[in-house]
Amino acid sequence: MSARLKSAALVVSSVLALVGVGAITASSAQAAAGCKVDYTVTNEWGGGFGANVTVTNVGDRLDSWTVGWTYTSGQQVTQAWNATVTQSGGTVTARNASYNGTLATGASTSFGFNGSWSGANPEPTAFTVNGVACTGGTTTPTPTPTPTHTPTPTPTPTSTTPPPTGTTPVAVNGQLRVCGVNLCNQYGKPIQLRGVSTHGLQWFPGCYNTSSLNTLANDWKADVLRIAMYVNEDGYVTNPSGFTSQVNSLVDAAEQRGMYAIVDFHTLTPGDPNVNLDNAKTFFRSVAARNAAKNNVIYEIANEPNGVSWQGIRSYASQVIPIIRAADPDAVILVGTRAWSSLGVSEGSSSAEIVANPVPFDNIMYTFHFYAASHQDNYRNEVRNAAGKLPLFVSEWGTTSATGGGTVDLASSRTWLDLLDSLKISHVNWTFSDAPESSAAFQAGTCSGSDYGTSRLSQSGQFVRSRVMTADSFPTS
Ligand code: IDC
Repeated sequence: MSARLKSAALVVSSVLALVGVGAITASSAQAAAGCKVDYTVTNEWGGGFGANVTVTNVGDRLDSWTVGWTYTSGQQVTQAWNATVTQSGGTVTARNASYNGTLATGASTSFGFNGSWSGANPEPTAFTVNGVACTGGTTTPTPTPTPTHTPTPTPTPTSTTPPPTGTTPVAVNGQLRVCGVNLCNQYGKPIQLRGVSTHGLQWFPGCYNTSSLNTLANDWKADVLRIAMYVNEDGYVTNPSGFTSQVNSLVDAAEQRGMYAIVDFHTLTPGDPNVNLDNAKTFFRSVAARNAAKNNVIYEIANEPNGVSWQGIRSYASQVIPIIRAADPDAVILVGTRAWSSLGVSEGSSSAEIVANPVPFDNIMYTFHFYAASHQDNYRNEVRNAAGKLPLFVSEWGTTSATGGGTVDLASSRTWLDLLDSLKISHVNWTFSDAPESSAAFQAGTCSGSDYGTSRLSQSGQFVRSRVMTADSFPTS
């Protein structure tokens, strides 16, 4: 069974009998408590599982929340995001993070976690929020005869149901492969994927939740989500198993929505990926084995090599690619190029050194990155030149300067995307986040709420969405 069907089948809503009034933090004697909790197992694998929990407040405004439930089959939460989760025996307590404690009437928020299980993994069906049993409706304090507010109808629960099978990018295109210089679908036809990158998972975990990812798939109609797992910069090296789990959960979240997922081993500093060769082998051995059966995964083995020769990058690639292929033989693999994936241009070289000495594996593509305000005609000329000789994939681009900030250069961004569209080169924008920098698609603070709609977009986000959401051309014959 595919995980997308599985997840839909495992959505459970806790709508229980009314259970009186608990110790909710009431701002007045008339405060009404009410909550609804949707607990979704998003994936299960041998001994482990991922889950998402969406809390909807149907009572009066909350300034903080604690969600409780009980496991009766020995499940154990191992790693959580967007909430602090503790467990004692079977009793689980999830407290809001610093940025998502406020829940207005009718508002929802989500958090996620990975856990371990053995034997059985039944979904809990009874939840409390701030000590009050969740009924899906509002409980008002007795003996207050008339509530001073108009009860808000229960909002439609956030849906994780994917679009119908057959219409999503992954459903149509299936397992991708490189044919000539193009990325081709299961019918052997060249396609272009357009999508976005996460920001660093270590800094913006709150931006990737049910609501934001539904918006990305259903409103932006993105084909691909790049999962940027920094290696240094407080990333992977600080918690290998935790970051690996976080990446796997996002692979699943993309799969459930019919999007491709790029697993980005986001090396940046130091620039020589060989420094992290052992980490790369460990990481990719694990993710490739775990995700081998999926057809939505693309591996990116080094984000932006810099200060290292093409020979050095080629040597690294030649050692990491066989590790991935041993576990997941048919996946497309992206190889970073010299000088921050500029095909060498930013260090005075060019794609000629790659053409002369390519990585000796098939089904690979070379990455090119650009930031529209910094990289202009000479970079575009190099892409035009290389596109006929090498399979290229733009796995990161920004509308701004290479710092990720500064002016949003829409004119250069348009010229770039028109070029890439004409060449059917896939592109992925930095970033789908609310980072306080102009390359981020959302205004700062967006990820503390649950609204990822167009009123929350930045100038860059408006432009990027408009270019990602246009109709795809995915030939099937
Ligand atoms: C930047 C982030 C910024 C963060 C910095 C850390 O936008 O918030 O402080 O990394 O070093 C890249 C890199 C990407 C950079 C981005 C913008 O792949 O990690 O993100 N950029 O500078 N290459 C060119 C630009």
